[in-house]
Amino acid sequence: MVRAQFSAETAGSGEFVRQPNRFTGRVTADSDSPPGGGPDAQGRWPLEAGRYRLIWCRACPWAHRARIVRGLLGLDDVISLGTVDPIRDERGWRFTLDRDGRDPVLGIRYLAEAYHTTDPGYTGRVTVPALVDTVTGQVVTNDYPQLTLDLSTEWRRLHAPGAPDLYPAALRPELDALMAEIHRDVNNGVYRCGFATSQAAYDAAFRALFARLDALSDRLADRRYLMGDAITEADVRLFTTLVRFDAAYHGHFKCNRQKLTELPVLWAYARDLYQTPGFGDTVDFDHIKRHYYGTHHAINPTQIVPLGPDESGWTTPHGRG
Ligand SMILES: N[C@@H](CCC(=O)N[C@@H](CS)C(=O)NCC(=O)O)C(=O)O
Repeated sequence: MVRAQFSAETAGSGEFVRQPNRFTGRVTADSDSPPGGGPDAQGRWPLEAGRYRLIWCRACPWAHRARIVRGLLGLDDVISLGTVDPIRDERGWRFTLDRDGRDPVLGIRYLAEAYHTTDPGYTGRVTVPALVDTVTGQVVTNDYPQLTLDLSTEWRRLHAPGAPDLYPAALRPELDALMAEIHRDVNNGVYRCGFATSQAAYDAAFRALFARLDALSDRLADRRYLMGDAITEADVRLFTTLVRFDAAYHGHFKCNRQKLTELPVLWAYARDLYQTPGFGDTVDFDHIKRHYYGTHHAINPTQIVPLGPDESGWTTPHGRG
C-alpha cells in the first residue's frame, strides 16, 4: 500500500483531492456591524484599517498570492502581516520566527490556536493563508481564492491612490474562466502530480499541467500579461506557481517535462513579473525549498534539501514590455 502525504485527501484512485476551506467569512464594505463588532446577520465582518492580520508562510503559493495582492493594492499599512516558520512541527504552523516564538499581535505560538478559538472541534489541516481578527482572535477566512478577490473589491475604499484594478469588472467572465483552468491544471495541478499515489493519477495530472503551460505560453507569446497590457489577479496566481517551479515542483513533485527556464515565453514572463515591485521582493527561495523538501515526509523521507537550482537567472533582462 502506497503511503499518501495526506491520506484524508487522497481518493481511492490515487488522486489528490484538496480539502475544502473551513472558514469562509468575508470582510465587506457594506457590513452592518460597527467598528470592532463581529460579523453582521449575513456574516459580513466590518471593513477596518488595522484590525485584521494576514498570516502567511513565505513558502506557500496560496498565501503568497495574498501577500502580493495586499502589496500591489497598497494595503500594507491597513492589514498587518504575521509570518510562520516554513517548517511545521506536529502542531502545525508556528511563530518561531518571532521573539519568544509568539506572534507579537495575536500572542499565539501556533496558528492552530486561532483555528481552535474559532472552532474548538476543528480537525482538518490548519492552513495558510488565514485572515485573523485581532479583536477576537478568530479566523475570519482561510478561503484563499475569495480572500484576494475581496482585497480587490471589498477593500477598495482603503486602497492606496492609484492602486491597480486586479479584478476589472468588464473582464471577469474571461478572467474567472482562465483562473479556473490555471487553478485546476497548474496551481493545484502541481500538487496533483506530487501527491498522486497511483501512476495513472500522476500521468493525468502531469499531462494536464504541461498541456496548460503550453496553452499559456501561446497566450503570452503576443501579450505582456494574461489579460493584455495590465497585471490582473490571474498573473498573480500564475506567478506564485511559476516562481516555485524549478526550485520545488520540477524535482519534488516530479513536474519534469521541462524546467521553467526551458519554456522561453513563460520564463521571460515570470522574470518580468519577478522584476516588478511587489513580486520578486516577496519571494524567498530558501523558505520554499526547506518547506517542500523538508516537510512532505511521504515523498521525500530523507528531508534532504537540494542545493540547486541556480537562481541568478531571475534578475536577468526579460525582453518583454
Ligand atoms: N486552504 C487550502 C490551501 C492552502 C494550503 O494548502 N496551504 C498549505 C501550505 S502551501 C498549508 O497550510 N498546509 C498545512 C498542512 O498541510 O498541514 C487547503 O486547505 O488546501
